[in-house]
Amino acid sequence: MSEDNRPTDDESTPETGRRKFLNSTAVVGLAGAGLGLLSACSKSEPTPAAAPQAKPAAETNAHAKGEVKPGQLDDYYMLSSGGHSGEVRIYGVPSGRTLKRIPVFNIDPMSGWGITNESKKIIGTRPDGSLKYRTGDTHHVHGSYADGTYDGKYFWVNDKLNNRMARIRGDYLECDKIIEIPNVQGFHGIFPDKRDPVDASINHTTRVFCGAEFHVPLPNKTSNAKDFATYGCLLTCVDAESMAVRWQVRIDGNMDLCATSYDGKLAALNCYNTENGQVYTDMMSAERDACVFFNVERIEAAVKAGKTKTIGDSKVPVVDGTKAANSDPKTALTCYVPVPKNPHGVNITPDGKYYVCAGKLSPTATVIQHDLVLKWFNGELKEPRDAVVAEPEIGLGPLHTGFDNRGNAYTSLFLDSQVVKWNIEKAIAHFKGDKQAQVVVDRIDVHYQPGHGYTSMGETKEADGLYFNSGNKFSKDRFLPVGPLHVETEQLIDISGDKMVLLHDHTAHPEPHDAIIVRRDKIKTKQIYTMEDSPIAVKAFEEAGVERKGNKVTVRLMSVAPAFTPNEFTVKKGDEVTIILTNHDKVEDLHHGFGLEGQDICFIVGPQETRSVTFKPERAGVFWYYCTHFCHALHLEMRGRMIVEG
Ligand code: CUK
Ligand code: CUA
Ligand code: CA
Repeated sequence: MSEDNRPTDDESTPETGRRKFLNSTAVVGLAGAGLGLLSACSKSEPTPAAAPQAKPAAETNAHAKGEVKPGQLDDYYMLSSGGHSGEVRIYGVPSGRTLKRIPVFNIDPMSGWGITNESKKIIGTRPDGSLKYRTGDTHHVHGSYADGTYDGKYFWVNDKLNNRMARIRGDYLECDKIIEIPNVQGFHGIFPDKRDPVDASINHTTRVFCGAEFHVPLPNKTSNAKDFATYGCLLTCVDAESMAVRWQVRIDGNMDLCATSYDGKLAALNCYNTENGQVYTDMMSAERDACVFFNVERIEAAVKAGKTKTIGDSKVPVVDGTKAANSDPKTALTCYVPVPKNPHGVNITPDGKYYVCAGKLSPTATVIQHDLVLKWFNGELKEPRDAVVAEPEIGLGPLHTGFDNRGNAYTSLFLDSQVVKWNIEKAIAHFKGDKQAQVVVDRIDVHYQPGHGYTSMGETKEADGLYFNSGNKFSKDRFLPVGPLHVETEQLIDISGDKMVLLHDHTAHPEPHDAIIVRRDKIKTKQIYTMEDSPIAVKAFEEAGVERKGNKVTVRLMSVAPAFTPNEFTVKKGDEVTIILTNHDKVEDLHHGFGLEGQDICFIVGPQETRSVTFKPERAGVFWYYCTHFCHALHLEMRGRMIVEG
């Protein structure tokens, strides 16, 4: 064990670590079972922010073949969306072990997400206190950047279902903010910017861009329902810190996925519905769609100059990014680069030079050169299409592309059930006329129908070219059947050599879309909460107890293993009861749970954390509350009674 109590790879054996851990719990256990509850738990000081021993995977590369032995730690965190489960998951790479499920747009009785007052406030409530939303559909998780790589501060995830964006703070890996995006539906792609286009001193994320797939009437009124001319899509820019919506851009067509440039100047979104169609046959009628580039600096200037409108009740300033209004490159806010019909993902290479837009319906990938798009905005390039420098044929159903640090792209082929490795410079040479150039380097079968694929650190300038994870949509025969609904397959591929090598399969609960693979030293988590962070913390025994104001009752509880204080309280049927629970234990990982019989209340409190719930008991009688989270040899005995008078 290291000083901060975390195992490290350098530790002798898992056995030694285990004995030490058991010893420290036993000490707390004995002391806790005695009388001096508070003094016992304050013996062990809270551990400070504990970074896993920061050794970049590329240096140690202990797990190059995907094997993580018992007691060893993974090299990367993989933060993955959970689709219509509404959550974000964290897996270890290369092991594929599930490390955490972060509730975001869903309800989670384990942690109490959607049950505690604190989480309800983040999710949003109706006037009667009930949750405004209980569902969500997450697709894309991306992290905040500094100097072109992850800084571990924030992660964002979209909700396609209720058009919200959530932020996860990197220190606790918990959701801390959720906002609604006005005027859009089908909110899909997101990407944070990597630096400021104007202020060179800002070399970190300050904005997040959000695309929207579905055309809606603007404003969204029933009277507009049949008037397709009123329908439209918007790109939205959200402030990374305040999470306020800064501005929106009205566009032609729709917005699917998003990539941002390393110089902060451009956001790119692929558009599969330039036809503005309402049904899929219309959406596929045009031979070409577009990859749309947004000139962030010019948009910010237009917003500042007040060249904006508002839509309906929304106060968000909206600028005009339609083609007709942006025909002069020198003032244009947007640039529509034609690409083959109905493209999907867009990704930028780690050197910042090229965007790759996958063909989906076309067996191609389109390579667009970043500085040529900038040239178009300066009036130095004739046609937007001239920014396309390659369009190799790579296979059927290309969806998403990851990159290594050696100039290769790895694109998922949904229809071929393959991942294809291809070389970008060779593709450019081929496009220029060198028919000898070997564009495709390798292909590997995956199982089956891959959606997103992404490489280790591949969305940063620190792409290390070690791993590619294929997120497959169908698992068919790869796992024991568990009924009609199959588990999903995630397949880890070693991309460090010329040939791709399949390392292993791991399962994922339906249904992940995109993920990022973040080197472990980039994320520095705290292990203990800070009691002072909660304004309602029950800080001492004297503060514990029941306070009544009319029919509003506040019950202040403390937990110290293996007891709640008080272990009995009385309220009346119909009271509005608020329970505040502060966990005074300071030992890492020593969570307590609070389950209250028959009241639909369940949540946990971490070391030094405070959470609260509000409810109205509807029946008189005696109701036990008990610890739901195994904490101590006397965990089962950790309980108390709520007496409800009729
Ligand atoms: S989308 Cu799911 S495979 Cu929502 Cu990123 Cu492409
Ligand atoms: Cu406290 Cu289990
Ligand atoms: Ca189309």
